[in-house]
Amino acid sequence: MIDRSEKPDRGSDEEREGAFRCGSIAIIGRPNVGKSTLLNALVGARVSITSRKPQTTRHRIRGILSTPQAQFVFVDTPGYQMEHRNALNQFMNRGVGQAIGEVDCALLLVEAGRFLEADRRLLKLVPASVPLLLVVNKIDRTPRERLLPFLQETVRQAPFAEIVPVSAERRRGLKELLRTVRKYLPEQAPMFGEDEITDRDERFLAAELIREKLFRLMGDEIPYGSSVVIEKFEADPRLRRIHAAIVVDKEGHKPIVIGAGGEKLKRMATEARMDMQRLFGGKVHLEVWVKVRGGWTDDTRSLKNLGYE
Ligand SMILES: Nc1nc2c(ncn2[C@@H]2O[C@H](COP(=O)(O)OP(=O)(O)OP(=O)(O)O)[C@@H](O)[C@H]2O)c(=O)[nH]1
Ligand SMILES: [Mg+2]
Repeated sequence: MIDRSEKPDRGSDEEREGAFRCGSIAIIGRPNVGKSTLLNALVGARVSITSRKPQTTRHRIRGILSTPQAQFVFVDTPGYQMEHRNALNQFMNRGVGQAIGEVDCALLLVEAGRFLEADRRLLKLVPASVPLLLVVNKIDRTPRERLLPFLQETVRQAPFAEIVPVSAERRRGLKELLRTVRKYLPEQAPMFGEDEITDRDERFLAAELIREKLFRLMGDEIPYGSSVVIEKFEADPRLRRIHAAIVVDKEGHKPIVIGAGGEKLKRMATEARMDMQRLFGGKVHLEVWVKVRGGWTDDTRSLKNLGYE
């Protein structure tokens, strides 16, 4: 870790070590740098969906980590996009701006070995009053001898309060990251219960897990024009019964999502159900349909109906 800037005056570390801290931390970055993977690794559960494709995350999602010394409320955000292609993209970008307005510090996540114009532009979104920490992810992909010069070069790009290299996927550098972030949280009582790991309910998480399968198992076009709506969610102590609709924006996409003999849809539903059972800790009965709603990604009313507001 390289530390360049002055720290906020919060007393000596020894003096304050014992005080409980709690606060929220935005994770921002361009699409696909590993924000959601980092959130999940920090929280220790898959509360935010991930995939190899950019623009997987569409909503702000809080992931909570409670330790004896602190409660960290991380806010995962959609990957910030330079081009506003449609109303959905605009909704996603607004989510980033809103997240930054309400946190105690922000983590700008970049990929090791790459600091692009898109990363630089994100700096402008962060007000000077919010401490900005640079987190360099995917260090597992960069040889040591290239990492150090990259860190030295990148730290000059902005007055970062700190710089921490990590690998979210291999869970490297996470303890150091938490120790560093804790210094920027105010001394206050926890905001959430000790066992809470996210502010999102099971209904939302169920829809997201199905959407994740679209991102992971479909080609390049389908996921961007798809959304998932939970039409029924009944939970009794032993079984959750969930009915979900995958909404696509073109008639021609429906047979692709279903696949020959229904095989694609079946595979996605099975994988989503297994993830739900793991996350919710109980049995799930899941039924999934496919529906067409033309042009929903650029129609404000449809977006609202699909939960993007
Ligand atoms: N090698 C390597 N890959 C990683 C690491 N962290 C994340 N990835 C991969 O990077 C890809 C994107 O990860 P996500 O967590 O979905 O990225 P994101 O920034 O949330 O993406 P959006 O939500 O689309 O903005 C996935 O294929 C991850 O497995 C890492 O530390 N090392
Ligand atoms: Mg994401």
